[in-house]
Amino acid sequence: TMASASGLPPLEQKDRYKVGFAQMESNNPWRIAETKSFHDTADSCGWDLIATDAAGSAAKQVADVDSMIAQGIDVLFLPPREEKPLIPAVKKAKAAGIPTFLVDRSVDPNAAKPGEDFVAFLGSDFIDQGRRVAEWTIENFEGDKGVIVQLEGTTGSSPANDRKKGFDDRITQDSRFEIVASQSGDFARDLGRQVMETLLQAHPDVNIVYAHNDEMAIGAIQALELAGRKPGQDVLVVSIDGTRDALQAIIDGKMGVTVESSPFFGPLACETMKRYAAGETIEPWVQVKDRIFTPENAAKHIDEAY
Ligand code: GYE
Repeated sequence: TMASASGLPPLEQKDRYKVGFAQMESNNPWRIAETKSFHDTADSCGWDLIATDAAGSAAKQVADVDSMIAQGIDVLFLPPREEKPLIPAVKKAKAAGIPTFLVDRSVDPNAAKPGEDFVAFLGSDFIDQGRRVAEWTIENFEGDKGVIVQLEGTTGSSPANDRKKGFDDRITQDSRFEIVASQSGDFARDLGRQVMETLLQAHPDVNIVYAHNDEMAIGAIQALELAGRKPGQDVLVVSIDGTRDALQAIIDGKMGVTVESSPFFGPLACETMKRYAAGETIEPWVQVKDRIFTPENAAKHIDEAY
């Protein structure tokens, strides 16, 4: 095989590919839906799929990529759990001649680049997601003074960094709002609940919770209810993803909004890989367009949710 002009490893056009999908964890509906989307796509895309689960450990995710390289995969799809620890894995795959597509999360742009170290990033605009949650909150919060607790995603992950930036930049332009606490709940329901319990004691006057994903929002709702608060009435809960539980919470009046972040990457991964194999130059960021779920449309979308 020839090296392509970009220095990226080329990909042959053939009927079947040995494909690696190195999932980071499977402790929430979003991750499970994403892994299922890769399995559901495998047959029609000609993939012999090797899917691993790093169980929430970046070190294990690096080891999983190593073992896929050793097994001779043709192409790698990788959602890097955090921005920095997976960079050596991305570079190792390239050195082994394996084109890599980052899916749903990215790496530190100063350390590894699309079109150079990996082919492209497939995913959402997380800054824009955070900004849209802030916009909706500014338009829909009815009180005089918004006291905000923020539950951040996994520390050092691209969606946590960017969803914080997009939200903070927009909400601080309106003097009605103040962020009194911002702490990681690791994108997990149970940790979201625990962190919310603690923050509620330090900030009993909180009336807005912004969670970086729906799982933590649901955990926060549980903590609020346990403390005798009324989510949806005395506390506005806003978040990102579009899971079934979040849409149900919106329908039940306990949550205000969730900006979509789709986990259904299988078809997009297939299409992008085939374009690459056909010799197309892939844009550095294959962007996913997200919808927004509110009390006006949640019931319409719940049947397609995961
Ligand atoms: O929002 C979250 C998941 O990386 C976009 O990771 C993804 C995020 C998603 O654990 O629920």
